[in-house]
Amino acid sequence: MDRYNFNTNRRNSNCSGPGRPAAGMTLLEVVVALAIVSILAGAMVPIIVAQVDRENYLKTVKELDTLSDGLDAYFEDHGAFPVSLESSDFLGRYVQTGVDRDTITDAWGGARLYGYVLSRNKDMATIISVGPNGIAEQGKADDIMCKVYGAVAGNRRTRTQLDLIALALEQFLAGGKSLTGNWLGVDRENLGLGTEFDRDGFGTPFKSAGDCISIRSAGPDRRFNTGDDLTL
Ligand SMILES: [Ca+2]
Ligand SMILES: [Ca+2]
Repeated sequence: MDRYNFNTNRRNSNCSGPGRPAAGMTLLEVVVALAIVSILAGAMVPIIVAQVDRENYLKTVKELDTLSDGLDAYFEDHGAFPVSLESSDFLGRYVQTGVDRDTITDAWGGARLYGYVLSRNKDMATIISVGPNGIAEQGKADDIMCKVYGAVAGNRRTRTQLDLIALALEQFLAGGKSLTGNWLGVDRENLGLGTEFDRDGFGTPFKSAGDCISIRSAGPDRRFNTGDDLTL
């Protein structure tokens, strides 16, 4: 068989030593070697892809978590979610914009924003990544999704407000005074509280009862006299 010697400058020498294979490779050996390299290269592709997928997945979960915290904080302050992730009173205030706004863009969707959907009553926000296949599938298939519930932040804020109202009311009543039942008109002012106490954590005005120590929040459903009301 013809020998295929790549090392043409190599002189016969004792370097190979007795009994060792001669320098150079046969054509068959080259073909086999190339086949092995090809197989190994092919095997590396899924490993690299899996590594990229894992990094994107971890990045996405972390960003959705950060956005979730930001949306929760926004709801606590405003009694509602922002209309979009790009809203000027949300992006840059409750979440950092990041380089090229990467905090609100999907790792698998190029420059595409994360999906952002508000429920019909606007009390639940859903943030969605297109996932590894890069296709938006409304939260299904491989999409990665995170839901944020406004009732959590709204109730938290309302409870804090009611605690502070209780302190003010205690002093007010100790002075022998009584409420009029008109919270937005005079009761809140008479208690020495600012306008941030006009409305509860869901944006509904508190209701005070005349000459009775009752302050009521309509709760998450924004309707009074239902099971989710919060009272003092
Ligand atoms: Ca998808
Ligand atoms: Ca209610």
